[in-house]
Amino acid sequence: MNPRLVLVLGDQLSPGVAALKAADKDRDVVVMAEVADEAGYVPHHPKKIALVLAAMRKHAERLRHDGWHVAYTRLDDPENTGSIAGELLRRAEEHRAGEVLATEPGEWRLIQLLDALPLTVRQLPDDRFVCSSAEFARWAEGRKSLRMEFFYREMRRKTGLLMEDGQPAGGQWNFDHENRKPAPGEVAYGGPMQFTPDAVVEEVLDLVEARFGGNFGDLRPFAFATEPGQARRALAHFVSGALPRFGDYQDAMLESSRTLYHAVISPYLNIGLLDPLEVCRAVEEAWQAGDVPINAAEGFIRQIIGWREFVRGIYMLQGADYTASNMLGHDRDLPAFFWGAETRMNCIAHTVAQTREDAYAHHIQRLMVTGNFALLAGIDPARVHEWYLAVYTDAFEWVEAPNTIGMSQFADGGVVGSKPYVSSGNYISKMSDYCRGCAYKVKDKTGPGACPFNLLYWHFLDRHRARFARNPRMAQMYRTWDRMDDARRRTILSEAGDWLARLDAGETV
Ligand code: FAD
Ligand code: DLZ
Ligand code: SF4
Repeated sequence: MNPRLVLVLGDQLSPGVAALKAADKDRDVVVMAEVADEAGYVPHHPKKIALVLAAMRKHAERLRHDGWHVAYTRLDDPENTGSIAGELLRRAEEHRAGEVLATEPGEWRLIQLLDALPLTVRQLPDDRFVCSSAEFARWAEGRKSLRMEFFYREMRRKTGLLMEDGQPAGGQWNFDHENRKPAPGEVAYGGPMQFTPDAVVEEVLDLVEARFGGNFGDLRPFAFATEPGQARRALAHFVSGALPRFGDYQDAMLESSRTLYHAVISPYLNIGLLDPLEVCRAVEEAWQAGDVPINAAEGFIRQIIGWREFVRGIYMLQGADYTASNMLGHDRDLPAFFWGAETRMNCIAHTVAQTREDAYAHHIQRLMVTGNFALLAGIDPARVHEWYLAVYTDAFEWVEAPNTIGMSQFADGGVVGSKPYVSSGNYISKMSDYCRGCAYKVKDKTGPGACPFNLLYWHFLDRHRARFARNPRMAQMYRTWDRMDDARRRTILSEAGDWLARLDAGETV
């Protein structure tokens, strides 16, 4: 019998991924390939490329050790065709294979590419999620709007996580009212576990430096986990050191602590070094042992079996055109300061600098600093999407696009969220210490030093009045706007327009 090819992509590094489960060790050939197309569909942060390639190399070695025949192509292999399709065709000829077993990729681009191959390709559902795409579609069917909270309750029931006799532990599904405290004075946690690069990682770092050193982002120091054992240690370190305070300070931002009490495990979850249920069980156990309060355990588990599963369901349900959504008709270019050019806005400068150095920013930095700015300023959501897909180590389209196009830019017209996440500088001032070191004054609503978020906030509401004024969750904002006297409203809009004109002219703003 001819062998079949078993495709394992760079974010499918789980030992029991669907294609491997369906394959036969004695007959089939695992295909893994480092290819220019995957490294180049957006200008990925060098840390992201290094993480994926180093973890792929180590995974291939584990598979070989387990008895699999692995045909592995390195990026600098002279026979490398440069694409997943090219590598599958080359390996098919080499091994006289006519059939490919694949785990469905997390990006429509690759799903379609596999469908178009002149080989028989079986794309098997990726069962590393609590909710399959088919189950999500059944849940979504007939609902007027899809809301994460109701989906999340189903996932709690399904997994039994934090459930007691069929009821939510602690008597409530959601403890968010206890979370969202402003930035603490200091952070009693040293941050995520760091790993010294071993020989495999060092070799990859040299390769990435040579090939992608010009991309936005610092390659070194590189301290990510690149194998499951390390990722599990990173998880245990977070659970014991940070999880108890995770809920309280989930939305806070501090110049002196980039990660506060966040886990920084999304890269590991998304490439398959950690399993989502394994993570949630570890959190539940810490709560059962009395080490972690319910608001932290529930808040964390909600991010994983709620948000993470929900956005994946939305991405698969919405189809390949989702990333082109632009319901608000925004068309401004992405400002150069997203790629590190100078800006006077301290919150943006800090978040972008951290992104450049760490390939990480936490949720509120992504949503309420860079995302909020892009939305208020009317930046083309496709450009915003490309940026987020490029700059974070955890960025894979199934999770990045619904967060960016949907939650952050409202470009899907309200599929992910019921209202746009917009705020004036006041929110950033309350939740962070960024405003203290800023050239703008957050208290100034107009005038030469006025915080641009203050001006652009009203500009956004005013220009999208027809769409949002009747949204009950936004009515209060419009009432406040309408109560201002005419002259003040005109001043705000004209100063916002001037500020945007300076931005468009390439001035340092
Ligand atoms: P923690 O705050 O410690 O949360 C724990 C885990 O919950 C995360 O590791 C993650 O797996 C999950 N999680 C939390 N929020 C979300 C969410 N909204 N969607 C999906 N999972 C979530 N997350 C990605 O994994 N990849 C992305 O490319 C990505 N792009 C984003 C783009 C924008 C504009 C926004 C607003 C959010 C994005 N997120 C993305 C969600 C979230 O910001 C990250 O998951 C989180 O910051 C990862 O850091 P952490 O592990 O420290 O998370
Ligand atoms: C992100 C990435 C990069 C940088 N390089 C590779 C690669 O060389 N080979 C590979 O199989 N996968 C890579 N990936 C991950 C894929 O882009 C990812 O599987 C798809 O975007 C689907 O989520
Ligand atoms: Fe950001 Fe405005 Fe605060 Fe400056 S004053 S840090 S621009 S919110």
